[in-house]
Amino acid sequence: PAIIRRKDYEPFAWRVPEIRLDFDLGLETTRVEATLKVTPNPDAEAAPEIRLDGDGLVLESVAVDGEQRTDWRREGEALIVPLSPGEHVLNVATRIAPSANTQLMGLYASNGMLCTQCEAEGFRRITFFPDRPDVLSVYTVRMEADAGAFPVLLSNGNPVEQGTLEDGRHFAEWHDPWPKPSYLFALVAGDLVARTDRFTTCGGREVELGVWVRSEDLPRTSHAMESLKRSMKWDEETFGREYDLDRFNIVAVGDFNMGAMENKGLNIFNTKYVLADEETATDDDFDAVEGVIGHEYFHNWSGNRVTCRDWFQLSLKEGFTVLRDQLFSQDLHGAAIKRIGDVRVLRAVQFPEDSGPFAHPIRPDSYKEISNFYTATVYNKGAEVIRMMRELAGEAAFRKASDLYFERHDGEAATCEDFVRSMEDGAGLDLAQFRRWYEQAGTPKVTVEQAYAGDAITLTLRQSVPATPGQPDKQPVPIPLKVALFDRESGAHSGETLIVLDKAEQSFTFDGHTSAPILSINRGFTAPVVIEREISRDDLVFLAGNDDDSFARHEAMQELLLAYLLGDENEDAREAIGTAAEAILADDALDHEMRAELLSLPPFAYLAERSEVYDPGAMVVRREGLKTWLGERFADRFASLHDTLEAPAREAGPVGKQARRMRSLALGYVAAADPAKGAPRALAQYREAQGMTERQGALAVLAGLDGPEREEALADFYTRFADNALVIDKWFTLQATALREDVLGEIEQLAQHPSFTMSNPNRVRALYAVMAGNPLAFHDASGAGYRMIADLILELNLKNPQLAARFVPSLGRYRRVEPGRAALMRAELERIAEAGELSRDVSEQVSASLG
Ligand code: B3K
Ligand code: ZN
Repeated sequence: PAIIRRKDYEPFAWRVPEIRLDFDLGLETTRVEATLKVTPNPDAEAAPEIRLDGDGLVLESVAVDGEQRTDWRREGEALIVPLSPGEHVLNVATRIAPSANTQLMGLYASNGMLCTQCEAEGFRRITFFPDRPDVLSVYTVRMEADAGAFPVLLSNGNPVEQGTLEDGRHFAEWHDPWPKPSYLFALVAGDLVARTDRFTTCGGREVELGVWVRSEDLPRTSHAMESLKRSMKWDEETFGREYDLDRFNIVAVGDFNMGAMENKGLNIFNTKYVLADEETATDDDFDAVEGVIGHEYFHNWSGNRVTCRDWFQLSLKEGFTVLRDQLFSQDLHGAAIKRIGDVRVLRAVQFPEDSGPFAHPIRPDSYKEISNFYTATVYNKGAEVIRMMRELAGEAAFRKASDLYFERHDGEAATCEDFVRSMEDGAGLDLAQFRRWYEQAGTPKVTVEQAYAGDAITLTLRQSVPATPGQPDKQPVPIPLKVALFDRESGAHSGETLIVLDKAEQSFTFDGHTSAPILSINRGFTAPVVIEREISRDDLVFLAGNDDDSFARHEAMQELLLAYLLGDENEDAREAIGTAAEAILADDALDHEMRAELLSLPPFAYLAERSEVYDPGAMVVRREGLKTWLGERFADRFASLHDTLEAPAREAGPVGKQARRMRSLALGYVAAADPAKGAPRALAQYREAQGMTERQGALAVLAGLDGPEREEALADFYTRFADNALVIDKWFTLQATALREDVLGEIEQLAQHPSFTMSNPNRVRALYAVMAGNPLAFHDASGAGYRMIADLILELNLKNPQLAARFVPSLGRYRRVEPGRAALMRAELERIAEAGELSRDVSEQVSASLG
């Protein structure tokens, strides 16, 4: 496939200020008539023809200015129509087959309803169009369909008209006054019901809100609606962004390739991020729903009102919007836990990407298939990069700069460079060197040396950005690090300082310390880097027990854990963990959620990432061994926490959530120390559970054990929730996560289960994405786990290329695994590479992985 390069950008020769779409909707066949008003683009070179993208369309007719035309031609999937200079009206009629659309891109069927997904290049699967984000049009959409099968007809913008037609048919027309690129187009037709509400904006606009679902799901929509209203309010208060239409609709769809989509005024969501009630959703699920609703809503400005010039600028909207949703959640529920969780995801997902064969800058330079670049790098590292600018500017100046950005670029298709310039002009920053964060891939590493002399401590910091594919040489980047120096006697520090390391090596001296202080660095995780510091075990124990920055405190504990888990087996290192855990368990000032965070072991993926080359089997043994040791050492404490913590209903607020978190963690430690005690305890928690958090927490422990308790709970869970797809996903996930000897064989069985299907992305991920993250299953020494994932990729390759490609990176990490397994992993990648017709998505990932 062809390589698309950022430097080759050229504006499109034509503008399409208006488009009208007439849909004759049906599951098997849908007819689409597109009417485009086109005018020459004064900013581009004139062209004698217009080139319209297409993908899998049946062309019926082409007319220009009312005259049928036959002088068009096809170039691959594209349609090229000769056009004389000046303004024209172009008419193109096509047919598509939604039911046959297994890629879930374009217009497709899900549970008898019709819905769309257009980002990035799905609109061309609906009609011929310049399907690129810098062509902005005002859309008018008329849908006609059978009134019985599709009583609800929705599109972007505001409703204009609706009515009944002959033969049991009806129609609806919608108009979106805001010019938008084709990727933001959406349509939904189906038998849906809505939870409705209203929101009055700060400017006095009355907005009708709707959350549309299948009728049986209506009772699980109130959290989504409340989350939406909170998002609207927060964006007004925090970023000064007001909603701009009379309607805002959210539709939940069971078959969806990702989380959700920010189509203008008509967000389409994976059911997973809409439906939640206490019985079926965990506390984390509730937070995820709120976070994703916020994220998609915030796109209305960061993405829709200001969109992207080309797909290389994806982080312009995604990085910024992830930051906005993170800040939203921090403001609502507290910054500490949220920051720890966000960094955990960054390290477990983005760091491995940044050190692997698919490493790319947050603003990539080239791609073959843009769908492959909806990555943790573009999203999460993108958010970290903007967060650093916010840190450098300060909150108030950052807000001024963000206001300037929206004001300057409203209605435009902008670039990352535009964003950085607004940050410079609005916040008074010089970001010349900072721009390297957009250019260079790889996670910078910072080493810290300390020297104490007189009353001064000197920190010598060195940075290096590792080589990544296509980028052998790197330049230093500015790295803002918030530091504090703790006095050994008083156990306190005298304030935080933000230092900026912008050279390869630099020293910072702080005086006035009568004894060598204890360094707390990268507090709040101000920079997305790996820090390697010289620090004694005792000082880490001190910070893990006392640092007043929650992130840094957590980090100190993680460093103690990493030192033991990644080093040689060392009694003293483990003892230090015990001492720190003792202090954490005894600290009454901590809430139970923070306590649980501090006592959680680093995820396997991060342990793997921090090792040069690792043996997955040995690493599991070490990690599980530490869990058992901690469970034994604090057996009474964990048992009593499990006995005494009360977890009231969700409506009682954060205290219940905190208790539930600690309670299930304690249960895990009890079971790790003594499965015979853990199993009945877990079964009791399962049976008495008031909601899904407690129930899933118990089942997660049971799933890893043997015996009748496990069987009883798993069977009960399945029957109890048999008619709820999202909960059955959990049932698959819980079993696929278990660290059991024969988990791979069990996963093979689950793949044969009548409830398993390859047609539903949530179900596929619930089993296989989880399997790919389970070291005992994926890294089974026989290689059968690798074969399973390769078979899956081949099966989904053409059916759903986007979903298929997501599984390649797990095999692509073979360079980090011990040589025996690495050879097996590589062999599976080669088998895929040689398998015949590969989708662009899979082929790009596989060739990058093979290097
Ligand atoms: N913008 C969409 C992602 C689209 C992915 C297309 N492959 C959701 C989001 O980031 O909000
Ligand atoms: Zn997004």
